[in-house]
Amino acid sequence: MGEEHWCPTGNELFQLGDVVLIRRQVLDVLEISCVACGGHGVAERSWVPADVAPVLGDGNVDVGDVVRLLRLAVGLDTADADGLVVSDVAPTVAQGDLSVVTGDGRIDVSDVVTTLRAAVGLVRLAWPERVLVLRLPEGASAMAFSLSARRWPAWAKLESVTCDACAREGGSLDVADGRFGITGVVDAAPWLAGGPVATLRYRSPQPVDVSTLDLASEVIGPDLDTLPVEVSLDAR
Ligand SMILES: [Ca+2]
Ligand SMILES: [Ca+2]
Repeated sequence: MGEEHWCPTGNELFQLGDVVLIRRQVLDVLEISCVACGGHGVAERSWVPADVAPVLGDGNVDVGDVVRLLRLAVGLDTADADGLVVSDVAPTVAQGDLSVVTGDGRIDVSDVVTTLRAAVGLVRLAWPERVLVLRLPEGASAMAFSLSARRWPAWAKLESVTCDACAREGGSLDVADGRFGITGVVDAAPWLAGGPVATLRYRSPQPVDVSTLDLASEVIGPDLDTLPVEVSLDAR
């Protein structure tokens, strides 16, 4: 067991969540370190839908992606398994101003047409929105909680956390390379826990497997003591 590394980003507010992090540093369970800030210089795949050119993508969908999609559709080019996931953008379902990618396991002319429409700005492609719910055990008298995932997959883009049980501005989401941390300060503390406290939303081509996330959590009681309970994370 080594110290956990933490990359501070800040939100220009001093909240109880900051106190929780300071306390964890005092107890030597947390170390502020650039290790957690990511940026190791390794080229990673872009997981933007239809961004297949160059091979790992460049974050944009343009005519180069249309050409490569066409070559994939007719068998002139091949892609690895991840490339096929990014290529399979049709069919889509309209949600507001987004065209949500559902895919059908095949790369054909409909994927090329959808990519062309995205390249000229006629549609905005997005992966389906997925939801995870944070729960605290029944009966825990909680004041604050934190949850971190040390192996969040690159293909799942975290969007927001809504902490329904938190005091105003009491929830925060910090996302870094391959990990995230959630800190929440519950309303009307100490708050008798039981059931969902927060909702995490992300977009991805497939649901994440929670058992692979390498989760760590801490629940703080009324005396700023660590309670022997854990935050759970479940698909809704
Ligand atoms: Ca591209
Ligand atoms: Ca398709």
